[in-house]
Amino acid sequence: MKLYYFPPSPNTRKAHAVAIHLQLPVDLQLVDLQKGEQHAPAFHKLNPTGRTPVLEDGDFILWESTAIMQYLASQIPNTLWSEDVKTRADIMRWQSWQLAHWHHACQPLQFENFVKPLLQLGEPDLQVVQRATELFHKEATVLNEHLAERKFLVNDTLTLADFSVASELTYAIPGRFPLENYAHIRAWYARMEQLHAWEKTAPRG
Ligand SMILES: N[C@@H](CCC(=O)N[C@@H](CS)C(=O)NCC(=O)O)C(=O)O
Repeated sequence: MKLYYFPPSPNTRKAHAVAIHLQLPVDLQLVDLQKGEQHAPAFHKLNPTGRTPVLEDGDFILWESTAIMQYLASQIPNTLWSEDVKTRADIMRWQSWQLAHWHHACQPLQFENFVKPLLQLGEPDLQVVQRATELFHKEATVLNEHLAERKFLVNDTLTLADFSVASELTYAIPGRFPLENYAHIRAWYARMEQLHAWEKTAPRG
C-alpha cells in the first residue's frame, strides 16, 4: 500500500498514525502542498478533490482520511476498529462528530492564529476567532465531560475515534486553543502523546 501524504497535515497524521500503530507496511509518497503538488493532473487522477491523504492499494484508490483509517484498520484484527457493531457505531459517532463539529471549532483557530502568521497571510480575523472560540467552548465542554471518567473515547480502549478527535489538537498550542478549563481533554491528549505513533507523526519544526 502507498500513502500519499503531507506530514504537517492533521488529516495525514490520523491516517499515518494508524498505519504506524498497527505496524502496517505502507510506502510513503510526499505530496508537497506548499509547492502545489496537489494540483498536478497526475494527483487529480488519484483524488479529483486535490487533497491529501490518499491511499493506493493495488488498483484500489481511497481518499478521505476517515475512510482510509477504517480501511487500514480493517487489514488485521485489532482493537482500534472493533468487530463489535455497537463499538463500531460508537467509534463512527466520534469520527462523525470530529468531521461535522469539532473540526469547525478547531480549524479556524488553527488557521487564524497559526497558519496566517506562519505564511504571512495577514492579521487574524477577530470575528472569525470569536465565532470559532464560541464553537470551541460548546464542543470542548461535551468532549471534556465525556472524558471525565474515561481514559479513551470508546470503551476506555484506544480506538480510531481517539486518533480522529486528537488530530484536531495537533496545533492546539500555536493555534491558541482555549483549553485551560478542560483538564480531562488535556489529560487524554497527554495520553495520546505517549503513543509511539503519535510521537512519530508529530509535525517537525
Ligand atoms: N476531508 C478530507 C480533508 C483533506 C484535506 O483538507 N487535506 C488538506 C490538508 S489538511 C489538503 O490536502 N489541502 C490541499 C488543498 O486544499 O489544496 C480528509 O479528511 O481527508
